[in-house]
Amino acid sequence: MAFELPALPYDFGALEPHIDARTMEIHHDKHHAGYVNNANIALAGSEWADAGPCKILPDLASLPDSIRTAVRNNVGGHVNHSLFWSIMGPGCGGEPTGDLAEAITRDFGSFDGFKEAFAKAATTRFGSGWAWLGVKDASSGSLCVCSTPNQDNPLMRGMVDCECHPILGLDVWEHAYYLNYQNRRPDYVSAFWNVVNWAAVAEHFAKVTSGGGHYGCGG
Ligand code: MN3
Repeated sequence: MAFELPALPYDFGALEPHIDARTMEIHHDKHHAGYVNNANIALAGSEWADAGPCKILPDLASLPDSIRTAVRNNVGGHVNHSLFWSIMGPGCGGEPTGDLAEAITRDFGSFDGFKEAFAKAATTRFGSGWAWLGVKDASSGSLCVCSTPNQDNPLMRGMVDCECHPILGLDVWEHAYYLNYQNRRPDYVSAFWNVVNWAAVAEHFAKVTSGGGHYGCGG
């Protein structure tokens, strides 16, 4: 079953003024579509074609050398962007509540402490990559903040120094912000807090801590 580009769950302009409509349109319709297309090309005809991303990402080392890098970059890109769209929305921002808020306070001292750690991960990632909030241990619900280069995902076991179950990701590739923010990545990171859909992040958190697996993996 080939991967498909998921519809954006809101209009291109829904995140303005924080993320502009033109950036969202190019990002979803061109960049994400490209990852989906290239993932399907790489996997076509292989025994991994029907495996699904949640089988493929943790087991990249088992893929044939001939397709491993293309799969890493493009299945990674597909999964990363699908999560990214899901954790933003219009009229969002604010602070998390409930179990997720308690876990953030426990593991980062405060919500501000978390934001500071996340912004540091996002702004100090050299070149292209992602910043993540993830569940380090599903049974305890312990959280971590980290970053990956390129389209690497924290589910890529043995390939990244940031292994966890990601529940919130921020794309810090220049294509995610350059039209509006040019070189000012810290301004983009600050603006991101205004569009985070904490209810969606809390759903992803609950899915992991209840043993339901990672967002996008069914179950
Ligand atoms: Mn991107």
